[in-house]
Amino acid sequence: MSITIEQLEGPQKITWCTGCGNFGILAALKKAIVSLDIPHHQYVLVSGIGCSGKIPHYINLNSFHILHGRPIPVATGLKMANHDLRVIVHTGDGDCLGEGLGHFIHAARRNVDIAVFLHNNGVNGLTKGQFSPAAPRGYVSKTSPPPPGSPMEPVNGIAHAIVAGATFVARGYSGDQKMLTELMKQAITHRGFAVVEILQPCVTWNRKLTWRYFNERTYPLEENGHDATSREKALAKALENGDRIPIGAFYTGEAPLLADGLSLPDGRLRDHRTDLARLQELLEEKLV
Ligand SMILES: Cc1ncc(C[n+]2csc(CCOP(=O)(O)OP(=O)(O)O)c2C)c(N)n1
Ligand code: SF4
Ligand SMILES: [Mg+2]
Repeated sequence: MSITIEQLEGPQKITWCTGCGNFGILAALKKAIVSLDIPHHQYVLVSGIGCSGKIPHYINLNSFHILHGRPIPVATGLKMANHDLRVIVHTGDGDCLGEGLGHFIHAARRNVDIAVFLHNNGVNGLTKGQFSPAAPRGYVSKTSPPPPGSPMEPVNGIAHAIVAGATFVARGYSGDQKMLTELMKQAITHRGFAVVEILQPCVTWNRKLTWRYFNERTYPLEENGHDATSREKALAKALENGDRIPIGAFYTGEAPLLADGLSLPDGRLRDHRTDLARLQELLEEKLV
């Protein structure tokens, strides 16, 4: 039975700033879930620390809100223990591309069957606007004062995901609900590691990456007849560094899952029964 919007109503009062791009991400997530025919109990959300990480408080789904930079390892464990779960990660650009970058790349390489929704606002929003690993070169903040502002190139999450081996890689925009909802649906139902980077204005701290900035620059990838089955073409698009920002599916492909290579002889970890008597014997052997 499909889920209704009312069933997804979250338990807590939303504390995001008025006008924040996170509202559009939450709305699109709800729309995606309502339109998919997946039972409520199969979803699990995992998030790190950040404004983005608060999303599990605002939607009624099984959730983990865990350490900064660490949602992907927790999501990997959940999926490996119970392959029936639909595991969705919500992570900030600081969370995913800073402290969590190693986890992101290895999960892509392993093709863990989870969906990662990367809220990219170019700042550490929750901790009051320090420049993040995704901030553009020259970006001015309290921790990157002028001159020169941020003295380095941003981490390119899309390019990293493609090179590392993610099998669905897309970019959405909080201000384009229709496309974002569709990309989220594709990511949730994709078999393999799916990433949707989501452009998201932080109206309080980021005065560069505004609604107007994104509205004027984003364009759908399909407009130019992009071939999303080619990793080479996807990477070329990801490395585009002009004034226009492509949104849509960069790459979609297939590869063996981590779970395929790590199957337990007697099925899923969830169903695995530990022989406690044997475990005790082993412990005693070691202790003697
Ligand atoms: C292990 C650890 N490192 C650092 C912090 C401090 N911290 C909390 S949130 C955050 C950054 C949040 O930025 P981002 O992930 O982009 O999320 P946003 O608030 O922008 O959505 C940092 C550095 C922490 N809580 N724990
Ligand atoms: S600080 Fe920025 S990212 Fe956080 S809720 Fe406010 S507008 Fe949104
Ligand atoms: Mg951020």
